[in-house]
Amino acid sequence: MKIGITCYPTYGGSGVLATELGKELALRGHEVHFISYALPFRLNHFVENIYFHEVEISTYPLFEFPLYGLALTSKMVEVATYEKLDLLHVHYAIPHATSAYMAKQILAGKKDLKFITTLHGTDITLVGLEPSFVHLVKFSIEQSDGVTAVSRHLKEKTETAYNINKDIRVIHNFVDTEIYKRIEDAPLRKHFAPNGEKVIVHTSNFRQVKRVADTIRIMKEIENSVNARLVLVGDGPERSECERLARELGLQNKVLFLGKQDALVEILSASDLFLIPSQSESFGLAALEAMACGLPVISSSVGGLPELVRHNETGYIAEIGDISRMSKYTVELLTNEKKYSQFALNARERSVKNFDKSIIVPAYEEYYNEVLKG
Ligand code: GMT
Repeated sequence: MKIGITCYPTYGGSGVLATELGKELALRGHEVHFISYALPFRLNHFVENIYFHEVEISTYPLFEFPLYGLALTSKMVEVATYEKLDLLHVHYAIPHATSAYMAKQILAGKKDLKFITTLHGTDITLVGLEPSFVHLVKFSIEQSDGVTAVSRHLKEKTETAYNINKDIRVIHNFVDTEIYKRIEDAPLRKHFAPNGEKVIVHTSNFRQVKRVADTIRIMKEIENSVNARLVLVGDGPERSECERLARELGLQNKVLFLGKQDALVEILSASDLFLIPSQSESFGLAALEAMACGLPVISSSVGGLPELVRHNETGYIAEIGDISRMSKYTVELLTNEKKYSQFALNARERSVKNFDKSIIVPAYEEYYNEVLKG
C-alpha cells in the first residue's frame, strides 16, 4: 500500500506512535509518506520506503495566525495525487482529520481518497471538547472512513462525549520489544545512583495532566523508608514549578531533572520503578516502554492505564492524587526483592505478549484493508 501519515512531529505520544508505525509499515514493504511541518523526531535515520513531505506555511503579513490546517490540506492533495496514495492515516484529530476531510473533498471525482483518523487522547478528552473545536471534531470523526482509538476507554469517551454513533476500532499502543529491552548493568546507573540507591523514573512532557509534582511528593513521603533517587525525563510547562517544589521539600539532591532525552532505553534500564500519576491518560505509551524494559509501573487509575497496568501483577494502581497509597506501593516494591523481581518479569512479559509491534502493526494493516474495501 501507499500510505500517507500525518502526525505532530515533536515530542509527544501520538507523534511517537505514528512514526514507529510508519517505520514498521515501511519495513513490511509499504510505501510511507509522512506529511507534517517538520521531520518527526523519531525518524532520525534513513529507512527505505519512507518519504517526508514538509508542509510550508505562508508568512504573508495579512495572516496574523498561521494557516497550518489549510496548508496541510493542500499538501495532502498534492502528495495523494502525485504519489498515488491509497490511504491517509492521520494521528490526532485536530486539525489533521479536518484537513484530511477537506483533501478528500477536493479530490472527489478524480480519486476516492480514504482516510483513517487515530484518536490519541487530549484531542478528545481536552482540546477537542473546547467550544471552539467540539463541532469540528465531531464532524471530522464522523466523516472519517475509519476511526481507531488507542484504548477502550478512549473509544467509550469519544462515543459519549461527542455522541458518536460510528464504529471505532480499538488498537492499543505498541512497542518494539526487541529495542525496548533491559540493558543489563546499564552504565547510567553509576550516575543516577552512585551510592547504590534505588532509581525511580518518570518521563513525560510535563503538562498539567501528567501531575509530575506527585512524583516529587511521593519521593518526600518515602524519604525515610527507602534510599532512592528520582529521575525526571522530559520538559514542558510544569518543569520550573516541579524544580521549585523539589527545592522547597529539600529534595534537590535526590531529584534529577534530565530534560528531553533520546536515550530512553539506557535511562529506563538504569532504573527500578516507573511512576505515572496522570490526571488523564488515554493509554500511557511511556509506561509501556518502561514495562518493556522490565520496570514495574505505579499508575493512577485513569483512562486506559488499567488496560495496560495489571494491579498487583505488573505494578499497582491508585486513585488520582493518592500520594500516600502510591508511596506505600513504592516502598513495598522497592523493599521486597522477591515481589519486585516477579513484577518486573510480569511487566516485561505483558509488554511482549500483548503490546509488541508484531501484534499491533498487523491489526492496523488489517484495518487499512477493511477500510479500503469499504
Ligand atoms: O501524553 C501526551 O500528553 C501526549 C499525547 C499526544 O497526543 O501526543 O499522548 C497521548 O497519546 C499517546 C499515544 O497514543 C498515549 O499513549 C497517551 O496516553 C496520550 N496522552 C494522554 O491521553 C494525556
